[in-house]
Amino acid sequence: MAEILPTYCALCISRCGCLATVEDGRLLGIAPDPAHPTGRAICIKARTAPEQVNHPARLRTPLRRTRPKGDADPGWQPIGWDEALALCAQRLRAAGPSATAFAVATPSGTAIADAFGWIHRLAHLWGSPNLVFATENCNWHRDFGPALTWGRGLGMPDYAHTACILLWGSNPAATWLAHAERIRAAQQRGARLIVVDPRRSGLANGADLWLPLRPGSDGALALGLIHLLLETGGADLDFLRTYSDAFAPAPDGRGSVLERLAERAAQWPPARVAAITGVDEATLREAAALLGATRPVSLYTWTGSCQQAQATDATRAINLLYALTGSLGQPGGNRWLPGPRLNDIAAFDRVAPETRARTLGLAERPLGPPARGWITTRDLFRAIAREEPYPVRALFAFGGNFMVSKPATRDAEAALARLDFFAQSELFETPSARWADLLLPAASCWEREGLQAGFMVDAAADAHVQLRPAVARPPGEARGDTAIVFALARALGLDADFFGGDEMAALDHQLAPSGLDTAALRAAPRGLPAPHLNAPPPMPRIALWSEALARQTGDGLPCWTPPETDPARPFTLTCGKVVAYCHSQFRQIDGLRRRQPEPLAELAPDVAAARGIAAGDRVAVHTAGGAVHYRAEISERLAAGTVWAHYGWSSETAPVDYNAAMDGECFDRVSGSNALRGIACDVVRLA
Ligand SMILES: Nc1nc2c(c(=O)[nH]1)N[C@H]1C(S)=C(S)[C@@H](COP(=O)(O)OP(=O)(O)OC[C@H]3O[C@@H](n4cnc5c(=O)[nH]c(N)nc54)[C@H](O)[C@@H]3O)O[C@H]1N2
Ligand SMILES: Nc1nc2c(c(=O)[nH]1)N[C@H]1C(S)=C(S)[C@@H](COP(=O)(O)OP(=O)(O)OC[C@H]3O[C@@H](n4cnc5c(=O)[nH]c(N)nc54)[C@H](O)[C@@H]3O)O[C@H]1N2
Ligand code: SF4
Ligand SMILES: [Mo]
Repeated sequence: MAEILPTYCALCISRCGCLATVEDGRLLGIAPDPAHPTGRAICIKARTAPEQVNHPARLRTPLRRTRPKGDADPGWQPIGWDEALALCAQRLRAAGPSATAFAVATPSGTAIADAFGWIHRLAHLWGSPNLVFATENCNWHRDFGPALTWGRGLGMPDYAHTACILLWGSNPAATWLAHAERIRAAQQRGARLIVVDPRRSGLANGADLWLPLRPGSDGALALGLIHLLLETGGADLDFLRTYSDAFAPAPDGRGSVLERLAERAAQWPPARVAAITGVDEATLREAAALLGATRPVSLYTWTGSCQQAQATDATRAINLLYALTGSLGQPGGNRWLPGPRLNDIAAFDRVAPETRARTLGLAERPLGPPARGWITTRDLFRAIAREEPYPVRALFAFGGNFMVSKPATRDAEAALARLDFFAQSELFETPSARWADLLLPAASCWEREGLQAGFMVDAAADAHVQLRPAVARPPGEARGDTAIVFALARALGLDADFFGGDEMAALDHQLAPSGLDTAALRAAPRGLPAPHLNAPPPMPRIALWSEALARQTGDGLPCWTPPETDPARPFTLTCGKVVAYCHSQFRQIDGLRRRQPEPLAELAPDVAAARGIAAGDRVAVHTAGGAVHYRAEISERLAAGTVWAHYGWSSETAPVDYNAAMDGECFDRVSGSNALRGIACDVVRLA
């Protein structure tokens, strides 16, 4: 008899509520659960869940390497869990905590969110200063970057009451279904939508205004819009007087902060902005008029404006533009949802200051991710290969495929070959996993329990707590990552801090302040609203002038420097996500591969015409860092001069990896975010 089990899809940030059809422990299918706060729709990734669960290439048992690193065949030898865990403990002890780094997959594009806090707790209590994470290219500029301006993250648009939505470098129709659904509902209610994106797709098709900017020029565009808003009287001066430093004297003593901002922005008159961004003057003025007259405004930005060499300045400029609308923290503007009250489990506060002082990159980027122990592969590989600034000898990774998801860095292979010990929990053997000494089979999100406290997209969704049941049996001996963390903690002598190995006791501790526990959640598989939420945060003070940035960079206001032009690479390359895949994942899932069989580069018509390329041609996209091969598509929906290409592909026989052509030394000086968008390129037709 088939059973229908309420659950949610944990494969990406959307965490869509869904219904699993299960028979005899076998997962037969996934369907939307409209009764769930994020259950209106599911995407094709969730629909292929049975194929993910049953895939023959899934790891089924711990595997130990028997051949030298760098050999095509690692000579994997199956071993038991006890032996694997004992080996981990022995090798991590040999390296010592400060020479051990941890790594974690992105919680926004994998299900590792289940274990994210516990992985941090393990790293912190073991005493490691370093955790590799995608944050600098992912959520940093959304969750932490805005703190430079208003002390906390971007918050969530109050879509139920907003009059105008500014969607800047984010494409939720492909990347966050539940979010796209809230925006569509706001539009149906009459809210206006402005989209800033070099590519017109998803919600941009139904937007009131599309600003097709040249990739990487976001800082110039935002400064230009600040100028227009100030010049046309569209800024909310009363709001700024109450909540910001606008009318305070500028710290360097020349006029008020607002006067200095106006002076800075005046360097960006519409004609100059149009020339640099490719957005024509009329559209710029129309955008400023909409932002000036249609209040309250809400803002969402994500990776489009962040994966750039000047990401911090772009983020600051966009945030200041938003502050001028007077909508921050107001009904219909961006607000900070309180979320369920929980006990902290990640234990950031238990990292000793001398441990944190050793975090790689902290000295160079004290305002960036290293302040929380999050490091880049570039810094990790330097530490392993060249012992700069000190040697790292062991790496323990929970998923993550940094060899494909991060840009090329010169020390990568030397570092991975040199590590004394590299262990990784994974679903599949990936180009990163191939360098491991030990591979641990992870149960997928469909095969393990997981807790989601808050579903983000509005107040009701964010108060919702759900304990996801396992809806399929894990393959072989695969285990959930949380179980692996707890077992490793025991092997490292940290059992007392891990609830004696009792995962349910641990979850009950985490949940206790919310008024919920695992028993209540198991009895209500669709989830429950948390009885106790955090206190709503007070309205923050807005710093148009950032003292922290002034101290680090010498400039308290955002600036933007046009990149040097290169006649050999006249076009601009950028990238983005497609519905079928998350980053480097799912290429082995036939149901998804059929939808997106090969890497594509979309060319703006002027690019194709200039290089004599027709739709369907094989092309090479050349950057200063290398060449990537694609099938060409020609798209009217791209900003002129733009190439929009897929990433996350890898192959041993063909150059298909976008990030292999990126320069890992080119990154934002404050956050470390890599320049992956707005890259000078040329395109040639392959025979
Ligand atoms: N050019 C370019 N590069 C990008 C981006 C871009 O837009 N353009 N986007 C960036 C962004 S936003 C991010 S977040 C990063 C992502 O970078 P990564 O976090 O490295 O993401 P993936 O490449 O998807 O690799 C995730 C790996 O984790 C494994 N995995 C999935 N679920 C689980 C699980 O539950 N447990 C375990 N143990 N393993 C699991 C998968 O099998 C996969 O191999 O990529 C970045 N790279
Ligand atoms: N299907 C799917 N969903 C995902 C993921 C996935 O890999 N696949 N990953 C998850 C993760 S980890 C993340 S971080 C989120 C990211 O979610 P998003 O930020 O929405 O993802 P992207 O598609 O990478 O980028 C957003 C938009 O930026 C545009 N863009 C490209 N270059 C520029 C530029 O220079 N300026 C501006 N303004 N826009 C530009 C792209 O055309 C794209 O429409 O998605 C999450 N959801
Ligand atoms: S958008 Fe797709 S992959 Fe993401 S949670 Fe929803 S169904 Fe799962
Ligand atoms: Mo991400």
